[in-house]
Amino acid sequence: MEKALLVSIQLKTDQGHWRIEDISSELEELALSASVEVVENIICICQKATANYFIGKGKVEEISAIANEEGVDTVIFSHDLSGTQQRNLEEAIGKKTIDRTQLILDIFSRRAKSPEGKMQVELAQLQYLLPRLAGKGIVLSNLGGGIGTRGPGETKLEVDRRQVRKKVDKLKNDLKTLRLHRLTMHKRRKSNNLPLVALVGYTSAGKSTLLNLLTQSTQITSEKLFTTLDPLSKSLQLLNGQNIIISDTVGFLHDLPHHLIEAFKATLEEVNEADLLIHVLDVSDTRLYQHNQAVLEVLDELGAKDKPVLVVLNKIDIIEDRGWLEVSKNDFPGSILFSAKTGENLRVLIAKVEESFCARMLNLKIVIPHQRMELVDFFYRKAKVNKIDYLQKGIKIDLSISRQLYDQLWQDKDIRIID
Ligand SMILES: Nc1nc2c(ncn2[C@@H]2O[C@H](COP(=O)(O)OP(=O)(O)OP(=O)(O)O)[C@@H](O)[C@H]2O)c(=O)[nH]1
Ligand SMILES: [Mg+2]
Repeated sequence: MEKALLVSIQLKTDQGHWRIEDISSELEELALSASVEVVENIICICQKATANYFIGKGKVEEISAIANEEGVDTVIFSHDLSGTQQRNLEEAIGKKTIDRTQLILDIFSRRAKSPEGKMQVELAQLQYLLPRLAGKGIVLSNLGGGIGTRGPGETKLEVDRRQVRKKVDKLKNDLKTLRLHRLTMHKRRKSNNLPLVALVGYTSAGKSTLLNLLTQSTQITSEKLFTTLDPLSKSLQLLNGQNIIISDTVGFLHDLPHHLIEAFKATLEEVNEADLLIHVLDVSDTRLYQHNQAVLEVLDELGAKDKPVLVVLNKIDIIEDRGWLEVSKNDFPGSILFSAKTGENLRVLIAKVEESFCARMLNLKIVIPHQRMELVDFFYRKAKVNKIDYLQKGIKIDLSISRQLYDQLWQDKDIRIID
């Protein structure tokens, strides 16, 4: 197992609301998710970043001494380094040195399974590398392989600048083709008129566990970060008979590398297409509010911040302090205290989802001729049938339907709207 020394930095100039303890604990979780053994986590508070080493020369010497004494393979910085800073640090410390973005990209490259996922990760990795390649392009690290140097599927990343450019163009093109294919699938689904719910949230909040609970799926879940990279959509029938599609999506993180969001935009289209977002928050995490903020920022970047959102405060089974739960619930109006593990409040969650669609449904009374019986079945599948009367003059149905379905149906001459 690769041994790593972590360097968690807080700059006095940082505007963020992340405390140094939170920065360092998250860096540790990321390192563990990349299957690295963390030897030590050094805290470093600096006035501002320096051009040569990011941190002060004295601190570099201290890090070098510890790294060599402990026999670590890699030093991981919590902030992004420029190509120069990275090279200088490697030289001064004598160990492979990577930054948080490379660590995250490494985790993604391990997890990517689908061809699209692999392409997206590789594109993000190469775009990260490009401005950092000096001259014709140097090897990523002069000091061996391991984290920060591999592409998806354990292949070595390209390092020649010209090759990298060519590969970037090719990946962009291939992804565009896949995106078109995905858009046609979306269109087909839209014409099917089923409402789409997307599960969003910080990585490890419990999105996949919730999807499994709701749809009896077997999506992989784990305490490691970024377990899910590929979106998975499942259909689900609510208690009122309404069918919906529910999608699991890739988890978010604060300061998510920009290239990664860009590369994953196609995958995250589920979020933009959704009629409702279920925002899963881990209420047992002390960084709850920071996680919420980070998710809102990513949603904003995706252009999805104005979507209707239902906040689910997950993992209440591990919280003993009911007072804390009440405070959190009050801080997130309309939220639900929930456990995807025990299923506590599952009915409340489903009722809220139903309610959210009902509020945007139209109530209609219609009459259809007896020979259009198939419409009854259709309404049971696609809408909410409140009452049905088989009369001599036809079948009278009292139903709630979505706006889209209404737009599609009013042209059917056999359907007579009576109220
Ligand atoms: N105690 C408890 N653990 C939970 C609950 N929900 C999820 N977990 C655990 O939290 C960890 C993360 O859950 P996932 O469902 O993989 O989280 P995710 O949001 O899909 O994470 P990513 O795919 O990484 O974005 C797993 O170890 C789950 O078993 C819960 O309600 N209670
Ligand atoms: Mg997941």
